[in-house]
Amino acid sequence: MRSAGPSARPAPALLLLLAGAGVFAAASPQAPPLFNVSLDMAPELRWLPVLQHFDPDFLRAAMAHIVWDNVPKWVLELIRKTVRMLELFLPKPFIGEIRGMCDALNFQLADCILLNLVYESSAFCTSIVAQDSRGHIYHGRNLDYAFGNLLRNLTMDVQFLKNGQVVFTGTTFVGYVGLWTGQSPHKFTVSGNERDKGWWWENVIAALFQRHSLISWLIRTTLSESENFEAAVYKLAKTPLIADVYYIVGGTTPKEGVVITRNRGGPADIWPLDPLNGAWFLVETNYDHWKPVPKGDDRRTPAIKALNATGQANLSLEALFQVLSVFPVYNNYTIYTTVMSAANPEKYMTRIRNPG
Ligand SMILES: *[C@@H]1O[C@H](CO)[C@@H](O)[C@H](O)[C@H]1NC(C)=O
Ligand SMILES: *[C@@H]1O[C@H](CO)[C@@H](O)[C@H](O)[C@H]1NC(C)=O
Ligand SMILES: *[C@@H]1O[C@H](CO)[C@@H](O)[C@H](O)[C@H]1NC(C)=O
Ligand SMILES: *[C@@H]1O[C@H](CO)[C@@H](O)[C@H](O)[C@H]1NC(C)=O
Ligand SMILES: CC(=O)N[C@H]1CO[C@H](CO)[C@@H](O)[C@@H]1O
Repeated sequence: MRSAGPSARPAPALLLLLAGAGVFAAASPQAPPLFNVSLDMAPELRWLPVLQHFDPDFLRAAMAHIVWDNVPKWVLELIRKTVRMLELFLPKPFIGEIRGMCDALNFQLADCILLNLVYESSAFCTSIVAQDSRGHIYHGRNLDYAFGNLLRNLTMDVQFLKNGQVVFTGTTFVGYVGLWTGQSPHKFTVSGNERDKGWWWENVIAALFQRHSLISWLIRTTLSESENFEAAVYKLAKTPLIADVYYIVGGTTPKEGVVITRNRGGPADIWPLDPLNGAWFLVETNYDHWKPVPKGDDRRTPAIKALNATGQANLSLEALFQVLSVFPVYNNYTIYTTVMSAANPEKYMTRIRNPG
């Protein structure tokens, strides 16, 4: 887990502050809260009912810690200087949603935009897509990240509604309008894992000004717009991004499972399930699948061993959750685990891990 490091832990002063506020008084519940967000409401207004469930002081403390301790000063200043311009050309629903929440909380817009950028940088994850012996597709993911003590408390499942119907579901953090994990019911599921190439902020800022998409915004747009698995894979593979990433996609019928290795400009590699030739699962962590993993961070081999031990015939969402609970696939940085299957959308399940 390259997210580890001294700066990954909340400063003692903040811990005291939060403990004083009673935030850590109780253990986190296992299941995150579930909220509805209506896409029929104006972007500026649609998240406000969700915000009411959270303590503004806690959100302010989280923002201070996550953004100000993480973003290089020059980036902070650049975004603050160019915020009016960014506001004009960042895509519609997203910037409106960020502005609406930001105004409600009395935060600076530049800081809220940065909050939405900062998680793009270091999500260290394991995603698995697999097919059982009867041809059912399952998809699971662990999201590993620093700031667990804050983010566990900000994690939520969200159902996005149009005309009172759930059009897609996702898991995210309060204030963060993109999705790293989501499901379009009866169509497909998507998760994203970071693919690190270094020089992060320089590349991201340049790409942002070329109007490339945020990684998590493309997941949400795809969930919202793509009609089926194939269309989703095409969109996720081709749309220009601000950074490299792995997109893992599951469908509803046999063989619909793929890992897309993305460069900013387009696909570097497309790796499909091939169950007829024994490849009934794909495991993606944070390394190109055709290369060996570094010895210091091998979550791939333990996941493969656990899947082999499970056996294709015994695969289920519960079994996949167990695989995602094997050390070090599951580790101290794991914030949540989601298991899902687009053909059975009601089975979408997220659990907060390492609850305090
Ligand atoms: C969310 O919306 C769905 C569909 O309209 C409804 O059935 C459900 O009760 C709502 N859930 C919450 C938590 O408001
Ligand atoms: C998993 O099983 C496959 C097929 O039997 C085998 O080739 C592979 O070495 C196994 N991998 C691990 C890590 O056990
Ligand atoms: C699958 O489960 C059955 C019992 O339901 C068990 O007999 C079998 O050994 C399991 N297969 C594997 C590969 O573990
Ligand atoms: C995980 O956290 C526990 C409890 O804080 C600690 O004892 C353990 O050493 C940690 N494990 C790793 C691998 O860092
Ligand atoms: C802001 C927020 O949602 N805080 C919650 C963090 O978790 C504790 C324990 O579950 C809750 O009591 C707080 O409301």
